[in-house]
Amino acid sequence: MEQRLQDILNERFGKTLTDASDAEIYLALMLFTKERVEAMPRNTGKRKLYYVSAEFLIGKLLSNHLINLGLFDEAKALLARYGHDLAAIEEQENEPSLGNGGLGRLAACFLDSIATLGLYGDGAGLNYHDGLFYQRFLHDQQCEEKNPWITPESWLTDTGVRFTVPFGGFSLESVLYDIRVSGYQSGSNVLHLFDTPTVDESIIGEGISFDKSDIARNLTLFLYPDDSDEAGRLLRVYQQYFLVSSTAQLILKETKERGCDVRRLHEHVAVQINDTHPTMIVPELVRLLTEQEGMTMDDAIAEVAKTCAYTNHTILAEALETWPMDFMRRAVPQLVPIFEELDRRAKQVSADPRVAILDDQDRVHMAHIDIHYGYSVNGVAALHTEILKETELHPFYELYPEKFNNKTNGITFRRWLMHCNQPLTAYLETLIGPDFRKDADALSKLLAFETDESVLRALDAIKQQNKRALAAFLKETQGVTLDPDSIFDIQIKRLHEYKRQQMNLLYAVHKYLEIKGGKIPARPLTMIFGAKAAPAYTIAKDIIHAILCLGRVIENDPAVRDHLKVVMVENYNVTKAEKLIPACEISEQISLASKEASGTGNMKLMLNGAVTLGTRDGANVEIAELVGEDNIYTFGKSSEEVIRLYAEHAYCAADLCKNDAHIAQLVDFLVGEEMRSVGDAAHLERLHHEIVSKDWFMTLLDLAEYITVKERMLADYEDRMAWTRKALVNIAKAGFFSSDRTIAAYNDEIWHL
Ligand code: 26Q
Repeated sequence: MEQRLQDILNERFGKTLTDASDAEIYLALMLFTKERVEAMPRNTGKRKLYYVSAEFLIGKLLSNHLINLGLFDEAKALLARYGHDLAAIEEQENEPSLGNGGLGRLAACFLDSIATLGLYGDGAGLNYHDGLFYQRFLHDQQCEEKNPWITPESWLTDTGVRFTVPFGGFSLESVLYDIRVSGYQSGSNVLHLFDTPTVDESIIGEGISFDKSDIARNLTLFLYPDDSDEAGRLLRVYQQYFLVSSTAQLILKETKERGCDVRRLHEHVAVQINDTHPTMIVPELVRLLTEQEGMTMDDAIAEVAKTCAYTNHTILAEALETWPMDFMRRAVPQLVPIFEELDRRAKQVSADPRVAILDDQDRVHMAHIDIHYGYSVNGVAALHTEILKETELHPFYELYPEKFNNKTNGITFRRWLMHCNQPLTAYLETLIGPDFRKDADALSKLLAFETDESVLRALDAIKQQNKRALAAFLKETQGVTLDPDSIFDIQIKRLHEYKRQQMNLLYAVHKYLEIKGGKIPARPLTMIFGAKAAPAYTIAKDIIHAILCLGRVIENDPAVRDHLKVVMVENYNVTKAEKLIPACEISEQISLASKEASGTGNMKLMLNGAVTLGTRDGANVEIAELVGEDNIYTFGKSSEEVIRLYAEHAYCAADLCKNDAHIAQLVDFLVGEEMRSVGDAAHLERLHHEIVSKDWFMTLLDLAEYITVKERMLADYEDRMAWTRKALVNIAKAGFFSSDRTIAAYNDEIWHL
């Protein structure tokens, strides 16, 4: 390694490891690592998986590859010998922001596990030049800025492969870039990212504004442009078709190159459709097989239906994609007869309008295509899959019970333990040996130390060390001072009303008022938030504003600020998650029961020794089963109860305010004097009005119990040994949530690679 790095530095910059800058060393290390990853054996097999997704939130790749190659420690030691810090070199890498949140990060964890298990499977996505926006706080409000991440030399490699993607009235060239995916001590696969050569970053105006109608120049500029207006939604259809047409062409090309008969596609290929965003791959494959491969419509549809499988990630009605046929006629007229044919056949299978592909308003229901013309439909946590079967997709479950299955999500322990929490990883190895690095279930050996006080003290010391590291990071990046002796209570995830950051905010108000009233807590509390709001999601942005304002109110108040702190991390992303998660003590997983399909942050936080404060929603249910009720704090109405409240229109936020003076006091604080003195009255009033008059996600329903349980949790924290024992059990039981387990199940039960 040393010689090769010296050679690259010399060739490129005429420098050596002694005098090169961090940026130069990063480039040399990146090029070296890329060479090594390219030399890894490629996974192969009879049937090949294509994991098709509009998002791959891969995070920085340098250390990920070094760990997988087994070169991380060597690189770290080598750099140290020359007076450099690998962590500082890692800072030089831009984070590719090719995802919004959970769904995109899951796709990245899955690629890691697919490669690690030696499975033959590639990812296919889009190469958004500016990805998801960069979030900046200005006047305590979220502002969106462009977020370019591609540098002249990067992990991307131009493959030279080109396709033509036809749209109504014009066509675009599709350029294929590859990023290698390394497995941990294993083979490698590829993430294919398609791009348009005509894309033009100079059309970006103020913030992230751009001409949404200029498809050739904007197609791969941003991830999911604002879908609040028609032009934005239409662009989304263009993006989706560009992704799937390119992917379908790649699949047929590669299948032929492997010497296989594309007329028997399902024997050679499995396509996993990550939510409905790539659904048009179904009609596109049918189109290519009939028009270019000479198959009959019957045969093509039958073949595609044995090739494609679909994962559902949401039960929020507003996130289920339906597109007007008018969009399709404009953007992808060649698919229109296929949509109509698929609809005609589906209506022969069932006349129930709830399972139709085209509805009476001439809209296409994307999920319905996947379910009729896919061989597997899976939810992402046990509760989620049950809700799909019993309510949301019930008519489909009656039609095709054999297609439905659950695959509880998972996370890669390489990134979310071994890389992000090196002190904990090293200590675990001294206790239980190295097996857990390859076999996550081996973490359960830790249970043998449950009552060993010296182990508990050491775990506590590691948490303390990680808290100090986070404090130093936030000092440097945001100028805020955290008290490492306070309790670190963290909620990090996209901003959405159903995730109920506003409920956590109301808890902060409660604590503030208690302290003002003279009730000083036994120990200071630090509440940390990290969240981006969709640019057009007004109430989500108002919640961010309210959190930032409350933080300021507290900071300005000498009677409170030593006991309570509310901090919002700017531009929360994968890199920041890697710093926040090891430092967390209380993991906030407080979505309205039935609304969070799974959650994966909950898994990352437990793995790093945080204790969950959560509702019985998504994978929290499975976490609770694994750790037992002594090691998790649950509260709130059950999913059944919530589903009943919706069905009967029986929830009324105004009544809750009227009947509970404390709740009313907390909510009204949002528009009180203190908040108005620092914030924007109109925005605060809009949020207040939303909560008292609508509160669609029932914040006030669970607020009282949330406060009670959180208070109990803070009191329990004071028994340091008992608390750390809970942390230990959480770490020990986290093995189930390895994405290696999830992917092994996808392969055994769906892909059969
Ligand atoms: C749909 C239509 C128009 C514009 C945008 C969208 C859109 C974009 C992104 C709809 C959904 C998403 C992302 C969904 C997502 O991240 N879901 C999360 O998936 C995780 C992985 O399965 C789960 O753990 C989370 O519970 C789920 O919220």
